[in-house]
Amino acid sequence: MEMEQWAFPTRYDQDYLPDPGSPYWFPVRETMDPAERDAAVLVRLREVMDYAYSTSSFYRRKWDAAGLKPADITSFEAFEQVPVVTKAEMRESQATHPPFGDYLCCDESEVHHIHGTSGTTGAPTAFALGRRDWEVIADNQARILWGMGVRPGDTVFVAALFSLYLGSWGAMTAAERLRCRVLPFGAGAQGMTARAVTWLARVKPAAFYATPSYALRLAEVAEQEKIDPREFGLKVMFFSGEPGASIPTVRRAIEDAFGATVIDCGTMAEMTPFMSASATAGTPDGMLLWQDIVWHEVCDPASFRTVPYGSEGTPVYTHLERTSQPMIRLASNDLTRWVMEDNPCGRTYPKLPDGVYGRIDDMIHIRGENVYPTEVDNFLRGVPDYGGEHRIVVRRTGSMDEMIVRAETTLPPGERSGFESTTGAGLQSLLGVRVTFESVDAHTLERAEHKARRVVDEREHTRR
Ligand code: 8LH
Repeated sequence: MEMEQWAFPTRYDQDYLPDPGSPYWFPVRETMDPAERDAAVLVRLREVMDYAYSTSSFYRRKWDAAGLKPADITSFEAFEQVPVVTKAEMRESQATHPPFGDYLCCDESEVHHIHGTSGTTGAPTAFALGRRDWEVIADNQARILWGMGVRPGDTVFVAALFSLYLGSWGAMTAAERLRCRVLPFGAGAQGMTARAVTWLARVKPAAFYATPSYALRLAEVAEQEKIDPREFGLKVMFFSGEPGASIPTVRRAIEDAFGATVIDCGTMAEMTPFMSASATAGTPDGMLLWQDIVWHEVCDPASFRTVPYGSEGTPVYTHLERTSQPMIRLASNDLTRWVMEDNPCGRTYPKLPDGVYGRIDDMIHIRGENVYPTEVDNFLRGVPDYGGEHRIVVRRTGSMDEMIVRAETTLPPGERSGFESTTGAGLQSLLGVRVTFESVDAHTLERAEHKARRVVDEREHTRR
């Protein structure tokens, strides 16, 4: 079967736009028999591996050591034997081959953008994005925005950090390719959230991009400014960067505050086009895995073999089009569950029905139980009189680990005992561990301007 503009190296027709009435950008690719799509992807995986093997000492070394060659990849079972790439390996490669590492597969003169990790923990990693790659990224993400219901001429308000963070730039370039009007507002500077409220009320954009935490922050600031966020008239709000848009109560809070469709998307910055996992206007819940853009596997975190549909595992990602720093089986260290079912939008992609619910490293191991911070978030947002922010503190007292949940409440200090006892008991029965629950005044815990960090694990200091 012919697939639209399917080639490697990839170059999309820059003037292409779908039929205005079509819900799909590429109807064939998006709705084809998944087995036929997979067959095309398998050929592409070999091509990408061939390219990486011949242009990068990193991949050559890695695959030679594993005793495999790109030509061996004649089945997905064979592909699952390809060793995963870890962030530690990339850091190491960049330390020995600065600044981009020996997994840069194109000439340095081809690098068009440099982005990177924030480097708050450890050495930062640089992302080199090739000139053609940037164009292809724009095309792919324009296609995904189309699927979300964004259309040419719509104004897209980007309210995330414009710096090393790739999310904002990726959203911007996608909206430009879609022939939208972009308002690259940014976030993170002093007083900027109140200004965002003013601008949103004035410009009334159709679409909005940020982290979910920041959207909730914005709604609070709008309320303080006596502006109803529904007056912004937003049609679609798409989010990435952290769990939230797929956490039921968080999603509902955003939908209720803004009156817009909430769309979850996002993989990892290294994997840009990071929107390759994304919901659509017709399938707004969870995230579809757009397998012809990036090959997504959900794997057992120990063996890195794929788990059956219906099971939980860790996403492993492979670029199908990048030629600058193609990632081939990048281990995400995140957690999710995947399914294959009929999607209301008609796309034949697998789906993450609960989104990505967290990082393996962020899961709290306490007294033999595993606690996902997102479970606490989901629970608290459903509690009446919750003030909108909380912290989870884990500490060691004597030989026992202790978990303290400190949550804001809108209730006055004299009227909190019922709130404290029911919320504490509810958390305890949900999580299956003893919880010390404390309440604090609303608006006293710091809000995130980017990705929220709500867990304070004091045991890490004890261990050192
Ligand atoms: C998510 C989600 C999501 C990312 N649900 N967790 O925003 C996408 C790119 C630009 C990004 O955030 O990249 P970065 O900074 O490398 O962080 C990647 C991590 O962020 C990823 O491994 C996840 O843990 C998290 N994340 N989007 C849940 N929609």
